[in-house]
Amino acid sequence: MRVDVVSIFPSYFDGLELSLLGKARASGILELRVHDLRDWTSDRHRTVDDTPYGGGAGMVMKPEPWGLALDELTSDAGGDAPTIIFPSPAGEVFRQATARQLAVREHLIFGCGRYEGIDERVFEYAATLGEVRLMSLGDYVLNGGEVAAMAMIEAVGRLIPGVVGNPESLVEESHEDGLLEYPSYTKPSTWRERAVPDVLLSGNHGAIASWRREQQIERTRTRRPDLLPE
Ligand code: 6GU
Repeated sequence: MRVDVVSIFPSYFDGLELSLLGKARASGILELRVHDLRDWTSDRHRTVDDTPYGGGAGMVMKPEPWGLALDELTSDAGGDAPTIIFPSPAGEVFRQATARQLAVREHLIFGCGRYEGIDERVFEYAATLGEVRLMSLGDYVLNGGEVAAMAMIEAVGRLIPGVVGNPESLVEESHEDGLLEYPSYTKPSTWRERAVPDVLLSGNHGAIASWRREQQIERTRTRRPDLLPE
């Protein structure tokens, strides 16, 4: 998979090297390229924003640098059209199911906006170059798309076959089956007067599996009832 990121703060993404994505990149499964939007400006001040038509607070990202960036990053016509993701608190919510959809794409482009947003015509133009998706991490506001893009890239990258060592560890985690994960314990069997649940020491694999399932359902009911069917 190829992932291009366009941002005015490309150094934000240095941290992705440290996550498990470093392995994916080293092995060639994931090619991550981070670009500075200002490389597609041509004025002396490398301007990427301007005042909003109609007035209002804040600045809007100009369309021209975005157009040139998208042209260049989508120009190698081979393969499927890219999926162009604009992190935005006004987008659809990014879920594990979204990560699974994106993990099978050949080419993702993340366009990270700052200021009050990106000129709306950029999204229309991007739709002529690929599949456009505005994606939100959740119902709160960040200063820009960078942190959200990092979260999305990590969620997608770890689902690419071969990135996480043990495929079972993917199946058993929170959200993969629509439920939260069951609680985990390790040695010692008693710690600060707290004992590990007996069933986990019983060696009875059927009983352990049922207990874990019950725990998943109970946790989901108390912590995330919105995930359960009506
Ligand atoms: Cl994707 N962007 C910004 N700026 N804020 C957010 C977000 C994205 N998701 C949640 N809050």
